[in-house]
Amino acid sequence: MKGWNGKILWVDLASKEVKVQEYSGDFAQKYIGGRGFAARLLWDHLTPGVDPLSPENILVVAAGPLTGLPGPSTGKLVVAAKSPLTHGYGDGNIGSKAAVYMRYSGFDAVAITGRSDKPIYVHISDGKVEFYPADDLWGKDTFSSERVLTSRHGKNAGVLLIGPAGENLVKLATIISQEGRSGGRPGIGAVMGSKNLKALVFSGERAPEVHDLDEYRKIAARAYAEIKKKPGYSFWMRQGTMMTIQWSQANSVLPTYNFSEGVFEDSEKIDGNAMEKVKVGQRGCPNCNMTCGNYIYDDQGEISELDYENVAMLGSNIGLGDLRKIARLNRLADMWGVDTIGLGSVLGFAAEASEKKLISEKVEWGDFEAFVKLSEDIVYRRGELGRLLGEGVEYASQRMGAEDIAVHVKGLSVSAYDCHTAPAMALSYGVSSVGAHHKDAWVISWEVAHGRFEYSRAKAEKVLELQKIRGGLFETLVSCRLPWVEVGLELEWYVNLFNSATGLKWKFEDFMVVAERVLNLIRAFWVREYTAEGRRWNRLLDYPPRKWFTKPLTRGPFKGARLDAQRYDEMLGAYYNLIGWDHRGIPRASTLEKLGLGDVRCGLEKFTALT
Ligand code: PTT
Ligand code: SF4
Repeated sequence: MKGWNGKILWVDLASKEVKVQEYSGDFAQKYIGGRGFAARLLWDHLTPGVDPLSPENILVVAAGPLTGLPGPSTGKLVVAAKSPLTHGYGDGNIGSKAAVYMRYSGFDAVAITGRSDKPIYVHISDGKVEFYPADDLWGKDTFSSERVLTSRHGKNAGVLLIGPAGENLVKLATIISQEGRSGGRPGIGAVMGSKNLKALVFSGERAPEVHDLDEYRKIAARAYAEIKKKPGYSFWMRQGTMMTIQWSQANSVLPTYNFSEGVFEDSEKIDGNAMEKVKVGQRGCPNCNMTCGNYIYDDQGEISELDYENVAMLGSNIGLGDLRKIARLNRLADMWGVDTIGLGSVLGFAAEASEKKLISEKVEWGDFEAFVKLSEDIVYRRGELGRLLGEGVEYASQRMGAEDIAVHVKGLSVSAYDCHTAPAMALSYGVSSVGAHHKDAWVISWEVAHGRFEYSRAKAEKVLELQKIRGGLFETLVSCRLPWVEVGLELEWYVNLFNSATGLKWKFEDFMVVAERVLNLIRAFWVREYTAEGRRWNRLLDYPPRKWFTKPLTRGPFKGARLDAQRYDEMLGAYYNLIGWDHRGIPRASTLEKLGLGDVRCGLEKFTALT
């Protein structure tokens, strides 16, 4: 089996026992890696209905056959667990040296179980596992902690770690790496914190064996060159994802005032052009020639790495039109290890709740000092409001009777695209594998060009097509999708890289079958967990936030626009038919059988009748 190490490392933090699971070529080809491995491990080994913050939850860190190989943007990995925020499947994608060194240490995935009685960190190096006390790091921010770990284990080590948010079990906590890479929006950082695990450190020197290294290198070199030749490359290198602020404003989808509007009066102060004027450098993930991490100085003269989602959610969404102040909030979020999208969402929610007098605290739009203070309260669980918001916007809104203004799907805050005018993007959020995340199907640019406001089967088809490529192919390989999304590197390159690494002769369609299998497995996991916890699965869970149906836009070119519930529901039904789910949004028995998931069918039938 070339391309894969063929080994998954199991680490029990309670007993400090470690075990190596060797897996077969059949498993590798059925799930490829990354999200595919994570979903399968969670389905097989997690006790249904467990509390996500209990020792029984499993934290999976998984790479794929392209991860760490010297090809375009392959320095990525997936972190996954049962989510404490949504109680369903949760994952995130991080670009980090840890991705490369996990593969070099001989493993394709690491699964962490149990809870250490004291704070620790784990060093995995060339097949060896060492446990170290982390009392000196506990309570410290991610930047200073990572520097300590790098000084101890050398520059050739990759670190994944949590900050105070994860330690304090804040449900918006993520896992951080390299002072500005973050992943695991559905509270995966809190899962790490619940295990008393401050960090995972990877080092190693053994590159995974590849079928034809010369051929692989030749294809990779041509792919790198191809990326640089693409017409969008030079602009991308100037602005990266920050260029999306201009696009979103021009198309009235920039989240503004807690997703009440799609345009922001101060957008020019915070967009890619504004960033370019004050940019001091850029950096990125390993093996990437698109280095999209543009950084600027924040209002205290410290470096902050900006991305579209961060700036939109901590800027227009909370009425803040000052880039250096946004950069401050962003830097703090990275140091604390808290999701900028989730944070911007709960801050915006609090401002709207305050405006509507649903809470007694005064939180005004654009009030930077108040937002910093409230963010600190969230991360350190101080005060009633801070504690409530740290549980996520769904929980907080239910406790306050403010569900109408909570912008989430299944508990995960919506990422930075307003959907009053974009039903397909709303569908993409509705049926995403982890709750409202654009990562599975960023259909909005296609939708804007192909008739926004329309509801159609073609749109449902497009959502599914993108889910299979983005949430399937890229999350299993595991490789960054941005060369394809942003500069148009053709998908065929990834197929060729995979074939030269593994010696297989796959076609693009073969990846789509795996993608469909993984999407269905993840949906089965959600249904199993919800049912095991005594909740009933139903199609309303696949609805976007209520606000987009009930509160029309009040400004901009599409003033008065809102989503139509009946037509959304019809499009949702079309999506279910396409993917083979029943009227509740549960995979049909025949769908699971067709995808080689007969055992999952039997497992799921213990919880609910399948049609
Ligand atoms: C991702 C989500 C995103 S998506 C952004 S900005 W984006 C936010 N980034 C955060 C951050 O930064 N700090 C922080 N404290 N919280 C943050 N929350 C938000 O998290 C990221 C890039 C980006 S930048 C995107 S789109 C692409 N995402 C990819 C993906 O999901 N899969 C894949 N195969 N390739 C991808 N390439 C791009 O990676 P989550 P990163 Mg992130 C600082 O993980 O949980 O999915 O949330 O990984 O290494 O930071 O790169 O405009
Ligand atoms: Fe990382 Fe950006 Fe490169 Fe993707 S494009 S690998 S997110 S630096």
